[in-house]
Amino acid sequence: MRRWVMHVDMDAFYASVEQRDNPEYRGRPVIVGGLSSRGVVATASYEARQFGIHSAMSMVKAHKLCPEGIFLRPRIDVYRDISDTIHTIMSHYTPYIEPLSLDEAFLDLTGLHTQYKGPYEVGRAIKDEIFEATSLIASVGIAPNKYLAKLASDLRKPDGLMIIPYGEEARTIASLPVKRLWGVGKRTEDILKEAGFYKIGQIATLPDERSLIPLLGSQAKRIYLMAQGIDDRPVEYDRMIQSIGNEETYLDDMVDGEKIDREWYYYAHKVAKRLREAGLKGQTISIKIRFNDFKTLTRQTSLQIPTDSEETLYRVGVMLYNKVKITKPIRLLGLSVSGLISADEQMSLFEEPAHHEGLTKAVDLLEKKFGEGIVMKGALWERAHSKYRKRDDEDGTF
Ligand code: DCP
Ligand code: MG
Repeated sequence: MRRWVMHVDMDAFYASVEQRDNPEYRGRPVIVGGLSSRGVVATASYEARQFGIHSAMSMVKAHKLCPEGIFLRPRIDVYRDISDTIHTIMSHYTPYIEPLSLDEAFLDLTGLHTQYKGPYEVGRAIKDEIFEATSLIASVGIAPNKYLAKLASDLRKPDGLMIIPYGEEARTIASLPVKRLWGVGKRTEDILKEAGFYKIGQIATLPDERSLIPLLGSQAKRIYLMAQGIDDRPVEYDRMIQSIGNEETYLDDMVDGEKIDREWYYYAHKVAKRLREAGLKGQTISIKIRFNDFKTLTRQTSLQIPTDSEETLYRVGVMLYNKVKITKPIRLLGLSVSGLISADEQMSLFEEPAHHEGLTKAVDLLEKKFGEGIVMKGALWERAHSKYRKRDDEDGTF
């Protein structure tokens, strides 16, 4: 299976947030950074960049270049909240995320795009969803590896969405200056130029890395491969957040009965859909119950075969629930799945009867097209129209 890596990077992040929250700053040069005489620029809006202002420049210099600029102190808490929102959006697509900073992350899309027309469509969907949720623009690069994905997100900035397809790696980067190679700083750039290497393609077409060794030492091989668009570094996702789940706190506490049964069906539907969107199946199913006195308990069980089926999640969720003695009204319910593996990996390891698969796929597609809730099976429809709505502020995932 072909590896696809995506790099997401917000455009002029801090400055864009300030322009979003203060419409009078839109279209104007905004510089965010330390406001003292020794302060430096954290970032500048694209309008301010036209004056030559960039990150890490002294504020004094930025003032000189653009006296009419709007100079602002960063509001890190606000940026952090937005960063969390973006991370949550990405995590609905895949758990394989390596965050690099507040506004930047790598995602491993391998296998995921089977749900979409291709990896480009996954990028489009994530970019659109980020804009819908935050009114901010992300640039997205998709490529066979991390180096090219990051490069691709940068090459079309701002508002970029670029894919470097398989087979196009070396050709895409051949005419770029050598400083565009990952890890080539000013000093290495000078060394390469002095030896006559200006463009990446000049390095890529060498017969091997031997002539680079006197110039680059132990880095020669890595840079030679990079020049051909080769980079094997894995996306280093957090192995701890390997679960997908949903939970809700209810407006009115619930007592045992039919409504609770419907809730399990609802969670099973939600979680199964997220699993399928991420191209994952999970082996361990957990439920969480919080009573109105805040006593909380969890129950879990492992299946023999990993699943992404809502029917299975529903049946196991109810089975776990039925083993709990319910003595008090319920404040919160949740269901999650861990022990995740990619659905393709699962196919080669186990064989699962494909009950309902056609139906759930059709529902996913319709919901993608017309929005969640357009297609509901009986139990879900009733839930959506019942008075048991969640308390929005406490909605979350676990
Ligand atoms: N940042 C900072 N100091 C730096 C570089 C960046 O405080 N030397 C902060 C401000 C940026 C944010 O991190 O808004 C993200 O950094 P990026 O390098 O992604 O830069 P931007 O998002 O601002 O611009 P771009 O559109 O080039 O990504
Ligand atoms: Mg950025």
